[in-house]
Amino acid sequence: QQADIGLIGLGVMGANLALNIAENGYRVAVFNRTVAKIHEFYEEAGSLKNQIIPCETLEDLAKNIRAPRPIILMVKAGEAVDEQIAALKPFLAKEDIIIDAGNANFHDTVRRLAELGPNDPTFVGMGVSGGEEGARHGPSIMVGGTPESYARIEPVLTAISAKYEGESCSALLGPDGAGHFVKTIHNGIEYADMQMIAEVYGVLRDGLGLTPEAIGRIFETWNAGPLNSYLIEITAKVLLATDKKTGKPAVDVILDSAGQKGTGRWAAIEAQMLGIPATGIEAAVAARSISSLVTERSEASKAYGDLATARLLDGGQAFINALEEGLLAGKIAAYAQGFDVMAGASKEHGWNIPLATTARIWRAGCIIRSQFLDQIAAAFEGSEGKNLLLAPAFVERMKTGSQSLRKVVAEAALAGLPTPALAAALGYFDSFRQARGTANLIQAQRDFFGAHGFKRIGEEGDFHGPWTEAN
Ligand code: NBP
Repeated sequence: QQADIGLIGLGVMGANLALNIAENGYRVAVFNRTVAKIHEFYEEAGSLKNQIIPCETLEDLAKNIRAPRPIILMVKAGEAVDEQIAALKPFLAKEDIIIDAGNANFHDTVRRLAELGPNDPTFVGMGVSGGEEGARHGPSIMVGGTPESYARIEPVLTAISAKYEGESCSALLGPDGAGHFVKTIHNGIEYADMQMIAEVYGVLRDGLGLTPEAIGRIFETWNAGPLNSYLIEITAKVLLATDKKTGKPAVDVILDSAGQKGTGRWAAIEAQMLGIPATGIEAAVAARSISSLVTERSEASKAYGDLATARLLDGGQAFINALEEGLLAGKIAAYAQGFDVMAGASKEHGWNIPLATTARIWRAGCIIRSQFLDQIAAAFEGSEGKNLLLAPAFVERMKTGSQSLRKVVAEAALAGLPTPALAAALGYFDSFRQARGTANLIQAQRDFFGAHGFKRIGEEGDFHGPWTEAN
Protein backbone atom coordinates (compact mmCIF):
# COMPACT_ATOMS: atom_id res chain seq x y z
CA GLN A 1 0.00 0.00 0.00
CA GLN A 2 1.39 3.39 -1.02
CA ALA A 3 1.83 6.29 1.39
CA ASP A 4 -0.58 9.24 1.62
CA ILE A 5 2.20 11.72 2.10
CA GLY A 6 6.00 12.02 2.01
CA LEU A 7 8.40 13.69 4.42
CA ILE A 8 12.01 14.64 3.82
CA GLY A 9 14.29 15.51 6.74
CA LEU A 10 14.24 13.35 9.85
CA GLY A 11 15.81 15.89 12.20
CA VAL A 12 14.12 16.88 15.47
CA MET A 13 11.08 18.46 13.81
CA GLY A 14 10.74 16.13 10.82
CA ALA A 15 10.95 12.91 12.82
CA ASN A 16 8.32 14.08 15.28
CA LEU A 17 6.04 15.37 12.54
CA ALA A 18 6.31 12.04 10.71
CA LEU A 19 5.29 10.16 13.89
CA ASN A 20 2.42 12.58 14.39
CA ILE A 21 1.24 11.96 10.81
CA ALA A 22 1.54 8.18 11.26
CA GLU A 23 -0.30 8.27 14.57
CA ASN A 24 -3.17 10.09 12.93
CA GLY A 25 -3.76 7.22 10.56
CA TYR A 26 -1.90 8.45 7.49
CA ARG A 27 0.79 6.39 5.81
CA VAL A 28 3.98 8.40 5.48
CA ALA A 29 7.02 7.71 3.29
CA VAL A 30 10.18 9.19 4.77
CA PHE A 31 13.64 10.13 3.47
CA ASN A 32 16.67 11.77 5.04
CA ARG A 33 19.97 12.93 3.49
CA THR A 34 21.95 10.84 5.98
CA VAL A 35 20.50 7.42 5.22
CA ALA A 36 21.45 5.85 8.56
CA LYS A 37 18.93 8.18 10.24
CA ILE A 38 16.11 6.74 8.14
CA HIS A 39 16.67 3.26 9.56
CA GLU A 40 17.23 4.55 13.08
CA PHE A 41 13.96 6.44 12.86
CA TYR A 42 12.09 3.44 11.49
CA GLU A 43 13.47 1.09 14.14
CA GLU A 44 12.41 3.47 16.91
CA ALA A 45 8.91 4.00 15.52
CA GLY A 46 7.53 1.03 17.48
CA SER A 47 3.88 0.35 16.84
CA LEU A 48 3.75 3.11 14.21
CA LYS A 49 6.13 1.19 11.94
CA ASN A 50 3.33 -0.18 9.77
CA GLN A 51 2.32 3.38 8.91
CA ILE A 52 5.84 4.34 7.82
CA ILE A 53 7.67 3.55 4.58
CA PRO A 54 11.41 4.16 4.88
CA CYS A 55 12.96 5.20 1.54
CA GLU A 56 16.68 5.37 0.80
CA THR A 57 16.43 7.51 -2.34
CA LEU A 58 14.19 10.34 -3.51
CA GLU A 59 13.13 8.23 -6.48
CA ASP A 60 12.05 5.49 -4.09
CA LEU A 61 10.21 8.09 -2.00
CA ALA A 62 8.28 9.41 -4.99
CA LYS A 63 7.37 5.86 -6.08
CA ASN A 64 6.04 5.02 -2.66
CA ILE A 65 3.58 7.92 -2.43
CA ARG A 66 0.17 7.79 -4.03
CA ALA A 67 -0.22 10.44 -6.76
CA PRO A 68 -0.91 13.31 -6.60
CA ARG A 69 1.86 13.40 -4.00
CA PRO A 70 2.12 15.85 -1.14
CA ILE A 71 5.72 15.94 0.18
CA ILE A 72 6.76 17.84 3.29
CA LEU A 73 10.29 19.24 3.41
CA MET A 74 11.52 19.64 6.98
CA VAL A 75 15.20 20.38 6.45
CA LYS A 76 17.48 23.20 7.54
CA ALA A 77 16.17 26.48 6.11
CA GLY A 78 18.12 28.06 3.26
CA GLU A 79 20.20 26.29 0.61
CA ALA A 80 19.19 22.81 1.80
CA VAL A 81 15.62 23.55 0.70
CA ASP A 82 16.72 24.64 -2.80
CA GLU A 83 18.94 21.56 -3.09
CA GLN A 84 16.14 19.22 -2.06
CA ILE A 85 13.62 20.81 -4.44
CA ALA A 86 16.09 20.48 -7.31
CA ALA A 87 16.88 16.86 -6.43
CA LEU A 88 13.21 15.96 -6.03
CA LYS A 89 11.77 17.63 -9.13
CA PRO A 90 12.82 14.95 -11.68
CA PHE A 91 10.66 12.42 -9.86
CA LEU A 92 7.56 14.56 -9.47
CA ALA A 93 4.64 15.52 -11.66
CA LYS A 94 2.79 18.81 -12.13
CA GLU A 95 0.00 17.69 -9.78
CA ASP A 96 2.35 17.00 -6.86
CA ILE A 97 2.86 19.47 -4.00
CA ILE A 98 6.14 20.29 -2.26
CA ILE A 99 5.49 21.78 1.18
CA ASP A 100 8.40 23.61 2.79
CA ALA A 101 7.69 23.31 6.52
CA GLY A 102 10.99 24.78 7.77
CA ASN A 103 11.58 28.29 9.04
CA ALA A 104 12.09 29.81 5.60
CA ASN A 105 12.56 33.48 5.02
CA PHE A 106 9.36 34.41 3.17
CA HIS A 107 11.37 36.15 0.43
CA ASP A 108 12.88 32.73 -0.38
CA THR A 109 9.41 31.17 -0.49
CA VAL A 110 8.24 33.82 -2.97
CA ARG A 111 11.39 33.29 -5.05
CA ARG A 112 11.05 29.48 -5.03
CA LEU A 113 7.49 29.76 -6.22
CA ALA A 114 8.52 32.13 -9.00
CA GLU A 115 11.31 29.77 -10.08
CA LEU A 116 8.95 26.85 -10.71
CA GLY A 117 8.00 26.29 -14.32
CA PRO A 118 4.50 25.52 -15.67
CA ASN A 119 5.09 21.77 -15.50
CA ASP A 120 6.75 21.75 -12.08
CA PRO A 121 4.91 20.68 -8.94
CA THR A 122 3.03 23.17 -6.79
CA PHE A 123 4.93 24.78 -3.91
CA VAL A 124 3.50 25.60 -0.50
CA GLY A 125 5.28 27.57 2.26
CA MET A 126 4.19 26.36 5.65
CA GLY A 127 5.21 27.73 9.06
CA VAL A 128 5.19 25.20 11.89
CA SER A 129 5.46 26.21 15.53
CA GLY A 130 5.55 24.31 18.77
CA GLY A 131 9.05 22.86 18.85
CA GLU A 132 9.64 19.15 19.29
CA GLU A 133 6.56 18.54 21.44
CA GLY A 134 4.32 20.47 19.07
CA ALA A 135 5.59 18.58 16.05
CA ARG A 136 4.91 15.28 17.82
CA HIS A 137 1.53 15.99 19.38
CA GLY A 138 0.07 18.97 17.53
CA PRO A 139 1.75 22.13 16.25
CA SER A 140 0.27 25.39 15.06
CA ILE A 141 0.41 25.36 11.26
CA MET A 142 0.52 28.54 9.17
CA VAL A 143 0.05 27.87 5.48
CA GLY A 144 0.83 30.04 2.46
CA GLY A 145 -0.47 28.73 -0.83
CA THR A 146 -3.45 28.52 -3.14
CA PRO A 147 -6.88 27.46 -1.84
CA GLU A 148 -6.69 24.45 -4.22
CA SER A 149 -3.39 23.20 -2.82
CA TYR A 150 -4.54 23.81 0.75
CA ALA A 151 -7.76 21.90 0.12
CA ARG A 152 -5.67 18.90 -0.89
CA ILE A 153 -3.44 18.86 2.20
CA GLU A 154 -6.01 20.21 4.64
CA PRO A 155 -7.25 16.83 6.00
CA VAL A 156 -3.81 15.69 7.11
CA LEU A 157 -2.83 19.15 8.43
CA THR A 158 -6.07 19.41 10.39
CA ALA A 159 -5.49 15.93 11.81
CA ILE A 160 -1.92 16.58 12.99
CA SER A 161 -2.42 20.16 14.19
CA ALA A 162 -3.02 21.28 17.77
CA LYS A 163 -6.63 21.76 18.80
CA TYR A 164 -8.05 24.60 20.86
CA GLU A 165 -11.37 23.56 22.30
CA GLY A 166 -11.72 21.14 19.38
CA GLU A 167 -10.82 23.73 16.73
CA SER A 168 -7.83 22.93 14.51
CA CYS A 169 -4.82 25.23 14.72
CA SER A 170 -4.03 24.93 11.02
CA ALA A 171 -5.15 27.49 8.47
CA LEU A 172 -4.46 28.89 5.04
CA LEU A 173 -3.36 32.47 5.72
CA GLY A 174 -2.78 33.69 2.18
CA PRO A 175 -0.84 32.95 -0.98
CA ASP A 176 2.91 32.27 -1.50
CA GLY A 177 4.98 33.75 1.36
CA ALA A 178 2.08 34.55 3.74
CA GLY A 179 2.49 31.43 5.89
CA HIS A 180 6.22 31.84 6.38
CA PHE A 181 5.76 35.57 7.00
CA VAL A 182 3.21 34.89 9.74
CA LYS A 183 5.59 32.33 11.27
CA THR A 184 8.35 34.97 11.24
CA ILE A 185 6.15 37.46 13.08
CA HIS A 186 5.06 34.70 15.47
CA ASN A 187 8.72 34.26 16.34
CA GLY A 188 9.21 38.02 16.67
CA ILE A 189 6.32 38.21 19.12
CA GLU A 190 7.78 35.18 20.92
CA TYR A 191 11.07 37.09 21.32
CA ALA A 192 9.22 40.12 22.76
CA ASP A 193 7.13 37.97 25.10
CA MET A 194 10.19 36.09 26.39
CA GLN A 195 12.23 39.28 26.81
CA MET A 196 9.48 41.03 28.80
CA ILE A 197 9.18 37.98 31.07
CA ALA A 198 12.96 38.01 31.53
CA GLU A 199 12.88 41.73 32.40
CA VAL A 200 10.25 41.14 35.08
CA TYR A 201 12.38 38.26 36.38
CA GLY A 202 15.28 40.74 36.54
CA VAL A 203 13.25 43.23 38.57
CA LEU A 204 12.16 40.48 40.97
CA ARG A 205 15.70 39.11 41.26
CA ASP A 206 17.77 42.30 41.41
CA GLY A 207 15.19 44.87 42.50
CA LEU A 208 13.43 42.80 45.14
CA GLY A 209 16.25 40.38 45.92
CA LEU A 210 14.03 37.30 45.53
CA THR A 211 15.31 33.74 45.05
CA PRO A 212 14.52 31.79 41.87
CA GLU A 213 12.14 29.66 43.90
CA ALA A 214 10.22 32.68 45.19
CA ILE A 215 10.07 34.11 41.68
CA GLY A 216 8.97 30.73 40.31
CA ARG A 217 6.08 30.70 42.79
CA ILE A 218 5.03 34.18 41.65
CA PHE A 219 5.01 33.03 38.02
CA GLU A 220 3.00 29.99 39.05
CA THR A 221 0.38 32.27 40.57
CA TRP A 222 0.39 34.48 37.49
CA ASN A 223 -0.15 31.45 35.29
CA ALA A 224 -3.52 30.99 36.96
CA GLY A 225 -4.55 34.56 36.02
CA PRO A 226 -4.78 36.71 32.89
CA LEU A 227 -1.12 36.02 32.01
CA ASN A 228 -1.89 32.30 31.70
CA SER A 229 0.24 31.01 28.84
CA TYR A 230 2.75 28.37 27.89
CA LEU A 231 5.68 30.79 28.28
CA ILE A 232 4.64 31.83 31.81
CA GLU A 233 4.06 28.18 32.71
CA ILE A 234 7.51 27.06 31.57
CA THR A 235 9.12 30.12 33.19
CA ALA A 236 7.74 28.97 36.55
CA LYS A 237 8.98 25.43 35.92
CA VAL A 238 12.42 26.63 34.88
CA LEU A 239 12.75 28.84 37.98
CA LEU A 240 11.74 25.99 40.27
CA ALA A 241 14.14 23.45 38.73
CA THR A 242 17.35 22.38 40.49
CA ASP A 243 20.69 21.79 38.78
CA LYS A 244 21.62 18.14 39.27
CA LYS A 245 25.37 18.79 39.29
CA THR A 246 25.49 21.54 41.93
CA GLY A 247 22.15 21.39 43.69
CA LYS A 248 21.71 25.11 42.92
CA PRO A 249 18.68 26.56 41.16
CA ALA A 250 19.15 25.56 37.50
CA VAL A 251 18.61 29.10 36.28
CA ASP A 252 21.58 30.30 38.38
CA VAL A 253 24.12 28.07 36.62
CA ILE A 254 23.16 29.13 33.07
CA LEU A 255 25.29 31.71 31.23
CA ASP A 256 23.29 34.88 30.58
CA SER A 257 23.97 34.97 26.84
CA ALA A 258 21.00 34.22 24.59
CA GLY A 259 21.27 32.66 21.16
CA GLN A 260 19.15 33.42 18.12
CA LYS A 261 18.62 31.67 14.83
CA GLY A 262 17.38 34.71 12.95
CA THR A 263 13.60 34.65 12.73
CA GLY A 264 13.18 37.31 15.43
CA ARG A 265 15.67 39.49 13.61
CA TRP A 266 13.80 38.96 10.33
CA ALA A 267 10.60 40.11 12.04
CA ALA A 268 12.29 43.35 13.13
CA ILE A 269 13.82 43.84 9.67
CA GLU A 270 10.48 43.30 7.91
CA ALA A 271 8.77 45.72 10.29
CA GLN A 272 11.41 48.32 9.48
CA MET A 273 11.12 47.68 5.74
CA LEU A 274 7.36 48.18 5.95
CA GLY A 275 7.73 51.28 8.12
CA ILE A 276 5.59 49.77 10.86
CA PRO A 277 6.68 50.25 14.48
CA ALA A 278 7.57 47.00 16.22
CA THR A 279 9.67 48.41 19.04
CA GLY A 280 8.90 45.55 21.44
CA ILE A 281 10.27 43.01 18.97
CA GLU A 282 13.23 45.24 18.05
CA ALA A 283 14.12 45.74 21.71
CA ALA A 284 13.96 41.99 22.30
CA VAL A 285 16.26 41.25 19.36
CA ALA A 286 18.69 43.94 20.56
CA ALA A 287 18.54 42.58 24.12
CA ARG A 288 19.71 39.17 22.86
CA SER A 289 22.57 40.89 21.05
CA ILE A 290 23.53 42.81 24.20
CA SER A 291 23.35 39.58 26.19
CA SER A 292 26.04 38.08 23.97
CA LEU A 293 28.50 40.86 24.90
CA VAL A 294 29.56 38.90 27.98
CA THR A 295 33.12 40.29 28.25
CA GLU A 296 32.15 43.89 27.56
CA ARG A 297 29.32 43.75 30.09
CA SER A 298 31.66 42.43 32.73
CA GLU A 299 34.13 45.24 32.01
CA ALA A 300 31.36 47.87 32.01
CA SER A 301 29.96 46.61 35.30
CA LYS A 302 33.38 47.28 36.86
CA ALA A 303 33.71 50.68 35.19
CA TYR A 304 30.28 51.86 36.30
CA GLY A 305 29.85 49.91 39.51
CA ASP A 306 26.56 50.06 41.39
CA LEU A 307 25.45 53.24 39.72
CA ALA A 308 21.84 52.85 40.76
CA THR A 309 21.17 49.23 41.56
CA ALA A 310 21.78 49.80 45.26
CA ARG A 311 18.16 50.88 45.52
CA LEU A 312 16.05 47.89 46.45
CA LEU A 313 12.48 48.19 45.33
CA ASP A 314 9.42 47.91 47.50
CA GLY A 315 8.53 44.23 47.37
CA GLY A 316 4.99 44.57 48.69
CA GLN A 317 2.10 42.76 47.09
CA ALA A 318 0.98 45.97 45.38
CA PHE A 319 4.24 46.12 43.43
CA ILE A 320 4.08 42.41 42.57
CA ASN A 321 0.57 43.03 41.25
CA ALA A 322 1.84 45.99 39.24
CA LEU A 323 4.48 43.72 37.72
CA GLU A 324 1.80 41.24 36.68
CA GLU A 325 -0.45 43.89 35.21
CA GLY A 326 2.48 45.79 33.66
CA LEU A 327 3.76 42.65 31.98
CA LEU A 328 0.34 42.05 30.51
CA ALA A 329 0.13 45.65 29.27
CA GLY A 330 3.59 45.38 27.69
CA LYS A 331 2.52 42.15 26.07
CA ILE A 332 -0.64 43.75 24.65
CA ALA A 333 1.43 46.54 23.08
CA ALA A 334 3.96 44.09 21.61
CA TYR A 335 1.24 41.85 20.18
CA ALA A 336 -0.53 44.93 18.78
CA GLN A 337 2.72 45.75 16.97
CA GLY A 338 3.18 42.21 15.65
CA PHE A 339 -0.35 42.07 14.29
CA ASP A 340 0.10 45.54 12.78
CA VAL A 341 3.19 44.33 10.93
CA MET A 342 1.16 41.42 9.54
CA ALA A 343 -1.64 43.78 8.50
CA GLY A 344 0.94 46.02 6.80
CA ALA A 345 2.64 43.15 4.98
CA SER A 346 -0.73 41.75 3.99
CA LYS A 347 -1.61 45.06 2.34
CA GLU A 348 1.83 45.45 0.75
CA HIS A 349 1.84 41.96 -0.80
CA GLY A 350 -1.92 41.61 -1.38
CA TRP A 351 -2.06 38.58 0.92
CA ASN A 352 -5.29 39.24 2.83
CA ILE A 353 -3.94 37.58 5.98
CA PRO A 354 -6.96 36.98 8.23
CA LEU A 355 -5.78 38.38 11.57
CA ALA A 356 -8.56 36.82 13.69
CA THR A 357 -7.80 33.40 12.19
CA THR A 358 -4.09 33.91 12.79
CA ALA A 359 -4.76 34.65 16.46
CA ARG A 360 -7.03 31.60 16.61
CA ILE A 361 -4.44 29.16 15.25
CA TRP A 362 -1.91 30.50 17.79
CA ARG A 363 -4.18 29.64 20.74
CA ALA A 364 -2.73 26.13 20.95
CA GLY A 365 0.30 24.23 19.71
CA CYS A 366 2.71 27.12 19.29
CA ILE A 367 5.18 28.66 21.73
CA ILE A 368 3.14 31.83 22.36
CA ARG A 369 -0.07 29.86 22.92
CA SER A 370 -2.42 31.36 25.48
CA GLN A 371 -6.00 32.26 26.27
CA PHE A 372 -4.96 35.84 25.64
CA LEU A 373 -4.88 34.99 21.92
CA ASP A 374 -8.53 33.99 22.15
CA GLN A 375 -9.27 37.53 23.33
CA ILE A 376 -7.18 38.93 20.48
CA ALA A 377 -9.09 36.78 17.98
CA ALA A 378 -12.36 38.11 19.41
CA ALA A 379 -11.09 41.69 19.15
CA PHE A 380 -10.20 41.25 15.48
CA GLU A 381 -13.56 39.75 14.58
CA GLY A 382 -15.23 42.54 12.67
CA SER A 383 -12.36 44.99 13.02
CA GLU A 384 -9.69 43.34 10.88
CA GLY A 385 -6.68 45.50 10.21
CA LYS A 386 -7.30 47.99 13.01
CA ASN A 387 -4.59 48.28 15.66
CA LEU A 388 -5.36 46.08 18.63
CA LEU A 389 -4.93 49.09 20.94
CA LEU A 390 -8.09 50.54 19.36
CA ALA A 391 -10.25 47.48 20.04
CA PRO A 392 -12.71 48.47 22.80
CA ALA A 393 -11.87 45.48 25.03
CA PHE A 394 -8.19 46.33 24.91
CA VAL A 395 -8.73 50.07 25.43
CA GLU A 396 -10.27 49.26 28.78
CA ARG A 397 -7.45 46.90 29.75
CA MET A 398 -4.73 49.31 28.70
CA LYS A 399 -6.29 52.21 30.63
CA THR A 400 -5.42 50.46 33.87
CA GLY A 401 -2.63 48.19 32.62
CA SER A 402 -0.55 51.05 31.27
CA GLN A 403 -0.46 52.66 34.73
CA SER A 404 1.13 49.52 36.12
CA LEU A 405 3.51 49.30 33.18
CA ARG A 406 4.47 52.93 33.82
CA LYS A 407 5.15 52.21 37.49
CA VAL A 408 7.26 49.14 36.69
CA VAL A 409 9.34 50.88 34.01
CA ALA A 410 9.80 54.00 36.18
CA GLU A 411 10.78 52.10 39.32
CA ALA A 412 13.12 49.84 37.37
CA ALA A 413 14.75 52.84 35.67
CA LEU A 414 15.34 54.56 39.03
CA ALA A 415 16.86 51.35 40.38
CA GLY A 416 19.09 51.06 37.31
CA LEU A 417 17.47 47.84 36.15
CA PRO A 418 17.11 47.35 32.38
CA THR A 419 13.62 46.88 30.97
CA PRO A 420 14.24 47.69 27.28
CA ALA A 421 11.25 45.80 25.84
CA LEU A 422 8.78 46.92 28.53
CA ALA A 423 10.02 50.51 28.16
CA ALA A 424 9.72 50.26 24.38
CA ALA A 425 6.17 48.98 24.74
CA LEU A 426 5.30 51.87 27.04
CA GLY A 427 6.95 54.40 24.72
CA TYR A 428 4.97 52.99 21.82
CA PHE A 429 1.72 53.12 23.75
CA ASP A 430 2.29 56.68 24.94
CA SER A 431 3.24 57.83 21.43
CA PHE A 432 0.33 55.99 19.86
CA ARG A 433 -2.27 57.58 22.14
CA GLN A 434 -0.92 61.13 21.70
CA ALA A 435 -3.13 63.09 19.30
CA ARG A 436 -0.56 65.85 18.97
CA GLY A 437 2.91 64.37 18.90
CA THR A 438 6.25 66.09 18.48
CA ALA A 439 6.96 65.38 14.82
CA ASN A 440 6.05 69.01 14.04
CA LEU A 441 9.52 69.83 15.34
CA ILE A 442 11.09 67.05 13.25
CA GLN A 443 9.37 68.45 10.17
CA ALA A 444 10.64 71.94 10.97
CA GLN A 445 14.18 70.62 11.43
CA ARG A 446 13.97 68.70 8.15
CA ASP A 447 12.71 71.79 6.40
CA PHE A 448 15.47 73.88 7.97
CA PHE A 449 18.38 71.74 6.82
CA GLY A 450 16.92 70.10 3.73
CA ALA A 451 14.03 72.32 2.58
CA HIS A 452 11.78 69.25 2.77
CA GLY A 453 8.67 71.36 3.37
CA PHE A 454 5.82 70.65 5.76
CA LYS A 455 2.05 70.66 5.95
CA ARG A 456 0.24 73.31 7.98
CA ILE A 457 -2.52 72.18 10.30
CA GLY A 458 -5.84 72.25 8.48
CA GLU A 459 -4.41 73.62 5.19
CA GLU A 460 -3.71 72.02 1.83
CA GLY A 461 -0.33 72.29 0.15
CA ASP A 462 3.34 72.31 1.09
CA PHE A 463 4.97 75.09 3.04
CA HIS A 464 8.39 76.24 4.14
CA GLY A 465 9.29 77.91 7.43
CA PRO A 466 10.72 81.39 7.98
CA TRP A 467 14.13 79.85 8.76
CA THR A 468 14.78 78.90 5.15
CA GLU A 469 15.74 82.50 4.32
CA ALA A 470 18.05 82.71 7.32
CA ASN A 471 19.63 79.34 6.46
P1 NBP B 1 17.65 19.46 12.74
O1 NBP B 1 18.98 20.09 12.79
O2 NBP B 1 17.23 18.56 13.82
O3 NBP B 1 17.51 18.64 11.36
C1 NBP B 1 17.91 19.20 10.16
C2 NBP B 1 17.48 18.33 9.00
O4 NBP B 1 17.89 18.98 7.79
C3 NBP B 1 18.13 16.95 8.99
O5 NBP B 1 17.20 16.03 8.50
C4 NBP B 1 19.29 17.16 8.02
O6 NBP B 1 19.70 16.00 7.39
C5 NBP B 1 18.64 18.06 7.02
N1 NBP B 1 19.60 18.75 6.15
C6 NBP B 1 20.57 19.63 6.42
BR1 NBP B 1 21.05 20.17 8.09
N2 NBP B 1 21.21 20.07 5.36
C7 NBP B 1 20.63 19.43 4.34
C8 NBP B 1 20.85 19.45 2.95
N3 NBP B 1 21.77 20.24 2.42
N4 NBP B 1 20.07 18.67 2.18
C9 NBP B 1 19.14 17.87 2.71
N5 NBP B 1 18.87 17.81 4.03
C10 NBP B 1 19.62 18.58 4.83
O7 NBP B 1 16.62 20.65 12.51
P2 NBP B 1 15.12 20.84 13.05
O8 NBP B 1 15.15 21.45 14.38
O9 NBP B 1 14.35 19.60 12.83
O10 NBP B 1 14.59 21.96 12.04
C11 NBP B 1 14.12 21.70 10.73
C12 NBP B 1 13.43 22.96 10.23
O11 NBP B 1 12.33 23.26 11.09
C13 NBP B 1 14.30 24.19 10.22
O12 NBP B 1 13.95 25.01 9.15
C14 NBP B 1 13.93 24.87 11.53
O13 NBP B 1 14.20 26.24 11.51
C15 NBP B 1 12.44 24.58 11.57
N6 NBP B 1 11.80 24.65 12.92
C16 NBP B 1 12.44 24.16 14.01
C17 NBP B 1 11.80 24.23 15.25
C18 NBP B 1 12.44 23.68 16.49
O14 NBP B 1 11.90 23.91 17.58
N7 NBP B 1 13.54 22.94 16.39
C19 NBP B 1 10.52 24.80 15.33
C20 NBP B 1 9.90 25.25 14.20
C21 NBP B 1 10.55 25.18 12.98
P3 NBP B 1 20.96 15.15 7.93
O15 NBP B 1 20.41 14.20 8.94
O16 NBP B 1 21.47 14.47 6.70
O17 NBP B 1 21.94 16.14 8.49
